[in-house]
Amino acid sequence: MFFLLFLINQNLLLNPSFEEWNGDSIVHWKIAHPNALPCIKENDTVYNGNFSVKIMKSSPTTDLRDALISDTVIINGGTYYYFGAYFWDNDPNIYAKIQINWYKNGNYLGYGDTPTTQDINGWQFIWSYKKAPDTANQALFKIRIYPVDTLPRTGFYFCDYAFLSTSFEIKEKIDFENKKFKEFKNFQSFNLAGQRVKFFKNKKGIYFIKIGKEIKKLIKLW
Ligand SMILES: [Ca+2]
Repeated sequence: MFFLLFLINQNLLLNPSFEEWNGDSIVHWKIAHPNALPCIKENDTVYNGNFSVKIMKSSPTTDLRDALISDTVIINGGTYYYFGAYFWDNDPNIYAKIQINWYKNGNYLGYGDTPTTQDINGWQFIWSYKKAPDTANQALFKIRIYPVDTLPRTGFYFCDYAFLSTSFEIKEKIDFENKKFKEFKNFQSFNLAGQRVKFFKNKKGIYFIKIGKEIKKLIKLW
C-alpha cells in the first residue's frame, strides 16, 4: 500500500482541483487553445473532489503545447517553489508536463519544468522544484500536452490537483533499509523547510529523500 506522503502548504493556485466550472470554462484558468487542445470537464476519472480535466490534442498538425494556463500568481524572487499535478496518462501517443514561467512585471525571465508523464494505467504524480529568479514577482503555471513523434499525434490525458507552493511537509515515514541506499541514482540536493536534504529516485521511479541518516519515501508514481 502506498500513500501520498507529503502535505502541500499554501497552494498558490486557485481552483487547483478543477472543481469550479462556468459552462465550458474552468474558473481561474485559461484554456489556451480550445480548438487544438480542448480541455473538458471530467467526472469519471477523478483523483480529488468531483471533477478533473480531460486535456486533448485534437489536431495532428499543430505544434501548440500549452493547454491550460493558471491565473498570474504573485511570487517572491529568489525563493524555491515546488510544483506539480496528478495525471492519468495511459495514452502512448501523448505525454504531459508542467512548466512554470517566471516574470518581472510581465517581462519573461525564464522557466522551470517537471519530468514528463509515462504511460501508466493509474494516477501518477509529477512534480519538481525551482528557485525563482531573484527579480521575479509573477509566475504562470502551464499544463502542457505533447505528441510523440509517430502518428496519429493526437490523444488525451486527465489532470487533477495541480499545485504551486513554497513548501511541503513529510506526512508519513516508512522504514527503509539504509544498506540499499547505494542502489539509487540521480541524487539532487535541495532545501526542504530550511534543512539540506537529498532527493533521488530508484529504478522503479519511487522518490525518496534523505535527511541526515534518515531516508523517507516521498511518493510512488503509480
Ligand atoms: Ca478535482
